[in-house]
Amino acid sequence: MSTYRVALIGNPNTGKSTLFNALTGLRQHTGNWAGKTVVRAEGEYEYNGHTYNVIDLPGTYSLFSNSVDEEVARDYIVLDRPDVTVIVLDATAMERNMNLALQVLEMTSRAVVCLNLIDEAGKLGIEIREQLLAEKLGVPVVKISARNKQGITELLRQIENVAKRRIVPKPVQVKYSEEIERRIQELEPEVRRLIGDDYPARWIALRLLDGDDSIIAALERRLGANASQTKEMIADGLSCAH
Ligand SMILES: Nc1nc2c(ncn2[C@@H]2O[C@H](COP(=O)(O)OP(=O)(O)O)[C@@H](O)[C@H]2O)c(=O)[nH]1
Ligand SMILES: [Mg+2]
Repeated sequence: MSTYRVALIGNPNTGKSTLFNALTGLRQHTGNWAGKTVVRAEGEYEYNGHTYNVIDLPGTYSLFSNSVDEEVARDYIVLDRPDVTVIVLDATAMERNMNLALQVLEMTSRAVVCLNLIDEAGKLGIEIREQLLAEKLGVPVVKISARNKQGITELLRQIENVAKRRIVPKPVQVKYSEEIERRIQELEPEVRRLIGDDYPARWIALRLLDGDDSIIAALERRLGANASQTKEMIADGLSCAH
């Protein structure tokens, strides 16, 4: 029997907490993120003889570490590497929600996209072809109504598929300008060499090119010994960016 870690992420009001409750019922507890005043809701469920530990991440519109909520969510996905990240989208506002989904898919390939509020979408006459969307995004897509507990069985099945690596998603990657792609290509192997394959090298390279050293600070806290090397890496990344 294994324990898998599942993170729920999404914009505020997409029904993450409703889904979290539907999945974990009374098997949950809340605390705070270490050193932060942000509430950490954690719970678990059993499925096919395995335990799934679920974290309800703070709702965010993006993951650029502009706020404590964004930083908590980003660090969990990038540094704690959950087995599965469930991206919860509001099916009535796909366009607005897709921004965060694409950001998450740059950070992890172990993801399932969950289209919630499908009951509301139905009422509005919005029809979503989830199979087509799954092909375009490169990850499983499941339609649910968390409040009506619809689609949960299929969601559990897809979470299991990704957790057990029966499905290894190949998410679509945002393609940047030729110039940026060239710089990513230079930096990415260097990042990988320094911090290994456990972290999303392309995404970290992008953040470096963007001059975002908060991720480096977070990596340093996590890796300790490699701190001086990561410092060098910042220098490389920044000189590369300017
Ligand atoms: N109609 C409908 N409402 C939902 C569904 N899931 C959640 N909601 C409602 O959406 C609102 C926001 O839900 P919440 O779980 O707090 O969202 P969070 O901010 O992402 O945690 C609440 O009023 C929920 O009752 C759903 O599947 N259908
Ligand atoms: Mg919530």
